[in-house]
Amino acid sequence: MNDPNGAIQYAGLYHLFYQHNPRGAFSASKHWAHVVSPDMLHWQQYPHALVPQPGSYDKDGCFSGCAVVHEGIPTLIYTGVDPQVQCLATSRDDLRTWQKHPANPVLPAPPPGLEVTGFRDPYAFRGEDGLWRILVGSGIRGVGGTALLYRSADLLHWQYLNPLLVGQAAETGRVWNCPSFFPLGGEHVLLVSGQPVWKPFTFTGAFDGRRLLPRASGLADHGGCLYAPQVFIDERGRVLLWGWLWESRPDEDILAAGWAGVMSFPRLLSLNADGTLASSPAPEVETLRRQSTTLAAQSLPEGQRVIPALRGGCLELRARFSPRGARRFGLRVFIEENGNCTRVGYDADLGEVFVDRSRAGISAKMAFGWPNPPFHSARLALDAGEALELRIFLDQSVIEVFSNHGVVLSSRVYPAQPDACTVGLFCEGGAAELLSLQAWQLAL
Ligand code: DQQ
Repeated sequence: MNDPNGAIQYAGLYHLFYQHNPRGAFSASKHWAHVVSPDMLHWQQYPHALVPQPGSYDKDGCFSGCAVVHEGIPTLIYTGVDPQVQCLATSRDDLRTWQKHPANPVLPAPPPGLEVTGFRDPYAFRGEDGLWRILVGSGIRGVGGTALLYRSADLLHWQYLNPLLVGQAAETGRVWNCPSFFPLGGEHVLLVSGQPVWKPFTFTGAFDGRRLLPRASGLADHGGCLYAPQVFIDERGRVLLWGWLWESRPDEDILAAGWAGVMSFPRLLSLNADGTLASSPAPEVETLRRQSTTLAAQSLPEGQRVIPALRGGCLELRARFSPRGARRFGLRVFIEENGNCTRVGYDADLGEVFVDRSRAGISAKMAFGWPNPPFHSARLALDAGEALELRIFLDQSVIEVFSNHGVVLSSRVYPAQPDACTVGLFCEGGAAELLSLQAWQLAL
């Protein structure tokens, strides 16, 4: 699987679609798979919602898109390839089965006169006039990625307005994939995935109805393993995000495993005062907690140690540290018998929270290299007296790290026997203080 698509809550149930190749763990023949859940954790698989139709406008794949309800009719808006065209499918049986619209492709070409580097991944929202707006991920040749803004009353006839925002190719990529655009904290946020930078960029600012005037930019995830996230607003008005966590192992290992790609936990979004996006796990995730382990507050001398009581491949860890005079400190996770582990910590000299996979337990070789370096970090300035907070979720090969101000890093590692792995602490260049540590085994 790859991108999440069509995230929507309908009649109380969460529907998530995603890019899926039923032929195997390689990128080809994109279908829309479909799962349904009451709580975003326990899923029931529905039949494929969209299947490429030989000889037609989506013969080479049903690429990413969104779900809306238009005049009471659940509707998917997606990209048929090749060439890239925008298409509709509707459901008459509560989202169980989908029929492609006879008017497809409803948007058969990019705007005339614009030299674009891509034309895919439609994302719809309502304008202030009540009409639909649709953003299509794109790029302007020689300039950079963009999201093209259209208006439509019926999803069938679309009027091109203008690019919502245009990026610089050297910074955010030549083409923007999978735009999401949503109100948050009194402003608007555009989320795009930039190719070939392979990062989920955010832009926050004022939306004047035609263009976004950004005052801040950032990343939706700093871990280097989350791409093509999609944001939706649920029936309670919560702004939620799912992202595709891609693999960090070589193709031959993926083929041997027989599967590739997982979805992140659902994340609740808010805005920091500086306009950057803050992510926290959706509160539903806490229902997965089982046995708990607590460690008393203690001084952390230089060195490293294992917490023998803390073992498992499926854990939530919640720790608070005071840096004191230490230069680097934090948790070691997925510690194997040979001492290999992944370090999740804070570098007080640099003011960065980091995930270090350079000595990660690895079932085979890791596919390190660009765009998959072993080390990822995010700027995080702690105020005087502010504790470092780390909330870490481990799930076999997945690490999701939530820190202060909603900074998040998602990563993948491949310990040989994750359930046999332990957790530990490390501290370098002085002593830090562990203020609290609580851990839970997680289970569905
Ligand atoms: N993946 C889809 C495209 C999108 C890309 C195809 C992003 O629609 O642009 O699976 O990962």
